[in-house]
Amino acid sequence: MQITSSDILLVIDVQNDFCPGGALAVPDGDAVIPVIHRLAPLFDHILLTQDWHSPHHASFAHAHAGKQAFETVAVSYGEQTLWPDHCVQGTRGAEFHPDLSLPQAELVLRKGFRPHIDSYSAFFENDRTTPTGLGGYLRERNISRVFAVGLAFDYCVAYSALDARTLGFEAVVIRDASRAIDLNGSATRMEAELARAGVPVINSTQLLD
Ligand code: VGL
Ligand code: ZN
Repeated sequence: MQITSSDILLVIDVQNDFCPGGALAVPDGDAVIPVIHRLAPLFDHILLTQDWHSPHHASFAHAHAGKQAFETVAVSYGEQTLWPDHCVQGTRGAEFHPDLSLPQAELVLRKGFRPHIDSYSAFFENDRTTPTGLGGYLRERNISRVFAVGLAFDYCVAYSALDARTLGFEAVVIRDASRAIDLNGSATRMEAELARAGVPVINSTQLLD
């Protein structure tokens, strides 16, 4: 697989709260960082996303009386998983992991900042219809293929790759540059959805060798 100037590396949510010790720690989450650092020099374009929630965000369990984290609730746009408070705007947990060093990144896209709607994908909020603007940004800059890495494989990474396909971009997920939360089989389920959508899940060695 040859990387060209119409490819972009989409680095999803490599933030303290998704790394060991964080509020919604993804097992081994910080292990993605060295892999991302090895991949970065291959790309002319890099974009970072940052989960960026208001303090009483509707995706937080504490905002729903009687509900615990990792339960689900019915909301206007369907079913929403409830999470521990994480990536609250302006907090240390919302900062990028201190080891992540990608000063060449062209854009930091914040998402999940609207109090009443969650946003896993970098392209659409969880109603799957409200755009973040990223599709237009990439199109205007002649990007045609997105390589998704970061946290978490089975939520923000997979949804971003699936929505990229929906918008007509090619999308690839780099498995070893990502780690999963794996809630109730979500990792296996998302692998199947990616396959169905025509999103290859590759290993970084396929690009680096
Ligand atoms: C994420 C759950 C809640 C993610 C963000 O980055 O995958 N997952 N917020
Ligand atoms: Zn979140």
